[in-house]
Amino acid sequence: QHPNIQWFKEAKFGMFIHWGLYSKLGGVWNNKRYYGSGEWLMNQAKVPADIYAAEAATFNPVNFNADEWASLAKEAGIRYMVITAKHHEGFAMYDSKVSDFTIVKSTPYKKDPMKALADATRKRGIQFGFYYSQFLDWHEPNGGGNRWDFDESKKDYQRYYREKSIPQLKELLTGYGPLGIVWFDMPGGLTKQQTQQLVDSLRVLQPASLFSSRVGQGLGDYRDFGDSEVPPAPINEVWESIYTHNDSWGYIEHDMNFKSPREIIRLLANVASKGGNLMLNVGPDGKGNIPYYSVQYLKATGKWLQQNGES
Ligand code: JFZ
Repeated sequence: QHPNIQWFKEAKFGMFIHWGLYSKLGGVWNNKRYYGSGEWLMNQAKVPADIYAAEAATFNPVNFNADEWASLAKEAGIRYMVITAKHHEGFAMYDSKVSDFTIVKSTPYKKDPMKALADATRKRGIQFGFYYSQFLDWHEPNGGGNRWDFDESKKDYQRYYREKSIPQLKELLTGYGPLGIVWFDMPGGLTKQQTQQLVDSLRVLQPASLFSSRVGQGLGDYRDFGDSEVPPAPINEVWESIYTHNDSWGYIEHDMNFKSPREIIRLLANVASKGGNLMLNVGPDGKGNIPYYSVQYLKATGKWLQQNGES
């Protein structure tokens, strides 16, 4: 077991945040509405990488306020936060030096929101972590997943890991202070031995940080269930369930199916009764606003937890 697993075992409630260029698009491409997961829009609409990348020029989340997000989490009784530093679209939501496709270099916003968020959460005693899509990257010819622009047979995954994925992970693990979690997702392109090497090379940078199970090959520090999945009975393992507040991880403007405070509390109770943590996702929009119902219902959840002595 990881030496720093204790906080996670006791955490019960985490906040997942999917935020990227897809948040600005809101599930709409060429006036057509897409459903499901907003962060998959580029793939669903098979948007060419260069056309998609041009969207960055109008991504300007001027309403983003790290202290507001962190204090909302605090008020909701949340103990850890994991945010997408780079999702499958390939866009870095932080100041990356190894790519030009970043919020600092290719948007009018020009700032690094992850710096502010790392500070705001830590100030409130909330563990902070990054989600990073280590294999799927639809922006890169050698990244996993984009076959509508790039020929699969010409892809060099090793090169993608060497030139972007690993260098970016190293930036995230060295530039933002002590992390609670590195949340990998959708492994691919590596053997078990290569995955072990990846893990070893990152461990030294953040020995206290937990790594999620989706690093692949059974090498994570705790178990993640599939999306919206809870085990039927208690299990003797450290684990987490992930749910999203409505039906999409990334912001979709026409998805209003938000779980009520009552549903969230029941979900929390179900997961906690079986010994796990619930990491509940919110999808802020392209301006940097957390959806109204997420804010209201999270606050109500926190109030209930407090009144019932659970936080
Ligand atoms: C992945 C992503 O593709 C998705 O966009 C989102 O970020 C989600 C949290 O993670 O999707 C998955 C990955 C793994 C499973 C299901 C959805 N799974 O193991 O059941």
